[in-house]
Amino acid sequence: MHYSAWRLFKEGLSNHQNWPETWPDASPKRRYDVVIVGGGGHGLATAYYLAKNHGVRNVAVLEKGYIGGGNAGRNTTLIRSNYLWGESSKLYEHSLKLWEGLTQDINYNVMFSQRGIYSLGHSLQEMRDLERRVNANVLSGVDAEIISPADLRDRIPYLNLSSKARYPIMGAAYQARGGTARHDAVVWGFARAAAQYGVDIIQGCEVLDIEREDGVVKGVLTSRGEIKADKVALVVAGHTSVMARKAGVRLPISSHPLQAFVSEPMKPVLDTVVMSNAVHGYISQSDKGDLVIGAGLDPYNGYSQRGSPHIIEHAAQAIIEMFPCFSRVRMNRQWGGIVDVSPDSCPIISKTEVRGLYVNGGWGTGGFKATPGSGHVFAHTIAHDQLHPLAEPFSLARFTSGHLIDEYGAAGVAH
Ligand code: FAD
Ligand code: PYC
Repeated sequence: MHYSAWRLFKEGLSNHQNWPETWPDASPKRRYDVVIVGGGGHGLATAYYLAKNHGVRNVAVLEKGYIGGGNAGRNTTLIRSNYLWGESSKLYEHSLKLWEGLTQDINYNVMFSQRGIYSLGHSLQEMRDLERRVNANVLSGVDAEIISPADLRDRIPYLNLSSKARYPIMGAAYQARGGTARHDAVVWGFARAAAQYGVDIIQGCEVLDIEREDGVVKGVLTSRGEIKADKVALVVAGHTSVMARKAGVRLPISSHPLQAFVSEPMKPVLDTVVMSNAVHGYISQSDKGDLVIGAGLDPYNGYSQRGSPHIIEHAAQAIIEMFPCFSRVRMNRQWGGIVDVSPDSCPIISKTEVRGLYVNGGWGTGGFKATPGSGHVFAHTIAHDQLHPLAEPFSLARFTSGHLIDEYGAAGVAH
């Protein structure tokens, strides 16, 4: 649509009246080929790739609140693929490659910025673990390198490299292709692109139950009535185990709050991302200037989108230890999301014992980076009723076979 400067000005003052909808606000139909429960990034990406790559277009995404009101709009947007084991680094690298072309693919600027990510090491053992991961990454074709303290001093001038720090910095693992994206733009972009293929995006529609007959899924009962479906896909992040239980499927997932906060906007001062598991905090600066700071996982289980004050206080201490010059910056907002953590800190992408019921969850503290890759392989899995090869190691079968893929060390957030 063409906008004149005058029209832009007038509509900017119109309190959103007459603004064209980015995607139509659909009402539920009685029946779909595929119902996706959860309108976060992963659910919307799944719908988009189902429609685009597999021609499955009679699809609804059901969201109980608003698009992006869950973790998709609450995360700190770090994107990287430097996981330890080949199974995971291949999956996350697949996703990173999709990020690299996403803005063009969905024709929506997701503000993907490959500003690099440093994971700091504060002890000899931590440096050995980082070196091991870097070596594994290089063998899997993922860009990774070790950076010395002297190079860190040049690259991140405000980082506290004093040997007198409580946890002195001994080096870092670095992924240059890692970075950030604008989380809201990701959900809006996927929603619009999916809707353009005919997918119904239905907000304010809570799934209350999953209907089954003789072990086969038949549809869902929602706050807006019954909807029949041949296939139902659960992509509900913090509520994965709760939702699966409604279909009699028990998942090894626990839900925890994870918190973050942002400062007042400032002039550019940090042009990369710095993470430290030892001190439990990580930081980047958004394009509008806020410092974006994340904490370690709240240890208790919970379903409220906030967390305990001592965790956030601890993260603030960690950031000030790494960047003493930020000690007088004022903080603007704090929030929490509910993340679903699996026993090996890896996702579950799987068929279930109920025919036609699929589950995608357990991304824990690290699923934003996987948004396009997860949607891509999950759409394949649903369309073919067969796991995508990259998803195979992540099926529920691993919890009975014992083939766990331990990624706690690469999780990026202290657990
Ligand atoms: P969500 O956006 O949570 O989508 C699930 C949706 O399901 C929600 O919108 C919810 O309302 C809906 N839903 C739930 N129940 C129902 C129901 N019954 N009926 C209908 N709808 C329902 N990951 C990274 O890779 N990098 C990061 O830097 C990062 N930082 C994070 C920081 C914080 C503070 C948090 C909380 C998470 C962070 N994550 C990060 C993790 C990442 O946000 C999640 O793993 C990922 O967003 C989960 O996928 P999603 O976007 O689809 O989830
Ligand atoms: O997975 O890289 C990550 C991450 C950083 C902050 C939260 N998750």
